[in-house]
Amino acid sequence: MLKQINRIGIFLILLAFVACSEKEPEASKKPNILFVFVDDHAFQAISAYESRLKDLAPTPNIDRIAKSGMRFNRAYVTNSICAPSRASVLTGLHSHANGHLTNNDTFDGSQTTFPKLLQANGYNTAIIGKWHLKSAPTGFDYWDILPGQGHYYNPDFITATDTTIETGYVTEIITDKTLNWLKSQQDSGKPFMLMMQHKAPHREWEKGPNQLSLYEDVTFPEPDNLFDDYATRTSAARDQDMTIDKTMELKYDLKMWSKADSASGVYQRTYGRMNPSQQKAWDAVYDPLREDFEKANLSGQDLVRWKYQRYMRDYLAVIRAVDESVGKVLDYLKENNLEDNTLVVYTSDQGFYLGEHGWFDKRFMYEESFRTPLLMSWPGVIPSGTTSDALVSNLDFAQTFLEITETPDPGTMQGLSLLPIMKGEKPTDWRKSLYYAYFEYPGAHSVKKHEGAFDGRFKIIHFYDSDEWEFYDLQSDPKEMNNVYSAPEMQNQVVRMQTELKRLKEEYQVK
Ligand code: SGN
Ligand code: CA
Repeated sequence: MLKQINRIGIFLILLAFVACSEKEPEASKKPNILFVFVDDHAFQAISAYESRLKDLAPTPNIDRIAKSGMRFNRAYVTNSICAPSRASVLTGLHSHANGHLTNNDTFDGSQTTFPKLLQANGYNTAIIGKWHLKSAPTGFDYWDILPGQGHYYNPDFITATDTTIETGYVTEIITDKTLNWLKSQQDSGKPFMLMMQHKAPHREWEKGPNQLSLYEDVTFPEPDNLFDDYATRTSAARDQDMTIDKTMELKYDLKMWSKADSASGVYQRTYGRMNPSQQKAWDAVYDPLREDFEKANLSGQDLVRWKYQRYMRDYLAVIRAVDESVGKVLDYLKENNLEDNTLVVYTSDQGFYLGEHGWFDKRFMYEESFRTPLLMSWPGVIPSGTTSDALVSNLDFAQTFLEITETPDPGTMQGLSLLPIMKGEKPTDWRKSLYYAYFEYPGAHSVKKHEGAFDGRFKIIHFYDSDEWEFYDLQSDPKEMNNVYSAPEMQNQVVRMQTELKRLKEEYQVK
């Protein structure tokens, strides 16, 4: 009798076990999130977007996300600089509210972030690649990050327990680590949220070993404002330090270094990190380029034009490796039947100037840096091949991820869930304008502090330390060449946007 009861007991336990494991697929129906975050990738350099570069430097794998999902035409950032953008993504808060105003700040990891909330809601969370927030990551089950900006060749990585130097090219290493982590998740029975964060295509745009010759025979079209004279702008546009002409360095940015430079810091952290075989492959391409350059003895606008071509060849080749990385990861999702249940996001921490206004770098509230690329796919939820003109922000990711994972919402974030936009809806109460603020001055590239508002057509910018204003109508002036702040016919709009800026500051509690 006792034996029989025992047997029944064991049976019931087994039944409960089977019932539970049958429930498992139910639980794993929660969507996975793959957040592909890159550093300084201009939308002008993604062929899914309209741009002068799209036919010459296509990004077929990144474009796969747009083809199977949605391309956002009006995605913007809160603060166009690396670490503050990352802090806004994690917290869903503007910089003044999460305390991360500039790259010099250290992230307060005790704050509420979406990875922490997803983790508490049963997600496995991981971040691989560039982090740049100084404090150790919190809210991640696994992290394997580049210290600081990271290096392109033979980069250092740090985990919770270890520091290693990996041999190879950073984009490929981050991809391999990503695929390994995804494989480790196969039997976890839990949904995942993985942030694959490339260093590329950040300055100094060092080509990978498989792209060294890429684009060397291509001449890229110049932007028509490469020689902008900032005639109508305030002092900020004139006083910056980010022109191709004056700021971009021949030896460092454009790799016209030689063995004679071996003691210099920039040489040490670029070419100096390569091993002899990597250096040999590099020299085979760059030695003849340097010899030709030295012979040409260029100056003035000819030199700027040459620098622009060199910059584009390097920058776009660095992006090719990112595109291949995306292809590998998308293939993995497909081959492992994860495609349908995974939201894939491709975005950058901000935009970047590819010679527009004569510049490289970012920081300003003008379109090329304020705007960022954003592509998303999630079959069954996001209709394929769609586009959206809604004003969206890097502030919105956190709120979106909470909603789609049914994670309890603390109600403290400042962004909006993108889910209705992703489904192709056009909510009538969607935000009508965006607030922007930049703080890192004095600092690299000398862009003065400013804040502003943008409603999708009109943009007002206030450089408040010198109380200088700029105003643009992007419909008639999409390249922001004519500051019409003082134009009599614009005064109604100027006042309206000043009032809107004030309203936004109240809404977001900017002191
Ligand atoms: C470095 C770069 C700058 C760049 C900042 C911030 N200089 O300081 O050109 O603007 O990073 O970039 S470098 O000599 O180190 O290349 S960010 O993307 O991290 O914000
Ligand atoms: Ca960046």
